[in-house]
Amino acid sequence: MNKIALITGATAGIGEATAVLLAQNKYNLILTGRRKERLDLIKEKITKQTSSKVTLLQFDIRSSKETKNAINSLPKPWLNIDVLINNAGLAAGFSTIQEGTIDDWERMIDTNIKGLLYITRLISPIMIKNGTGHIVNLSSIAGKETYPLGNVYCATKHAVQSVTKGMRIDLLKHGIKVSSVSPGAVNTEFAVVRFSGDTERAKQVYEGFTPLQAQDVAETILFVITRPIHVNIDDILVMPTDQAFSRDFNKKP
Ligand code: 8X3
Repeated sequence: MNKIALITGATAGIGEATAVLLAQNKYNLILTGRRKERLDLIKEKITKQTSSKVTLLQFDIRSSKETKNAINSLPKPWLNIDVLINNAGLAAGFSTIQEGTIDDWERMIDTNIKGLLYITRLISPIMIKNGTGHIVNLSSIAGKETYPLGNVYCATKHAVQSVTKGMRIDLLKHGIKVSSVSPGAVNTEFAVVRFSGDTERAKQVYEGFTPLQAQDVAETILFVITRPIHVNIDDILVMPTDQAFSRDFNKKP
């Protein structure tokens, strides 16, 4: 029987690439996100290409109520989630703490930390009951280092690292795997969102070097979730060859 993976933030970037790759590897998918038309398109793409079954849940993970209602709306067989991929997340803004925008901070904290907690709170008891499961949290190099103007974004990813360790301890005796995947620079909508739609500025982030693609991270996630039963990848840091730590890039002029 195909395993079921739930991927949050599946409407673009790493989430979308992971959805396609997992479908190609015989996972049935629950895809979540806010953008209904994007979810529909991805479902269409996957069902054309593969025989995987796809269920969509459109909601805003920043709302605990919406998250609960969405999970409760799943037909019973879909509740047996084998893999939860906590991918939904974003960076909003790039400024000093004294000039930061509070709305940006709230969006990041509410999505990257609180949203991850809301859905994990709902899915982890099901995994415990089933005696099997794997939770994969998308962290970042920003969860390991703090870089200039990254203050709150880096704090949210540090929180992801920390809560991943906490989950690992809590779920240890239940045999539930917990991992984090921490990428460096990935060429997705990430920078466009961070710079509020300023595509020129976003383009500059990835200029002069070869960043990761969403597919590279999707392949890393697939590796993490397909290890033998006795192997847990606690954390994996995946960087572009042209990037060392958060601030050193091998940029060509
Ligand atoms: C995304 C990568 O380098 O902007 O999390 O922190 S970075």
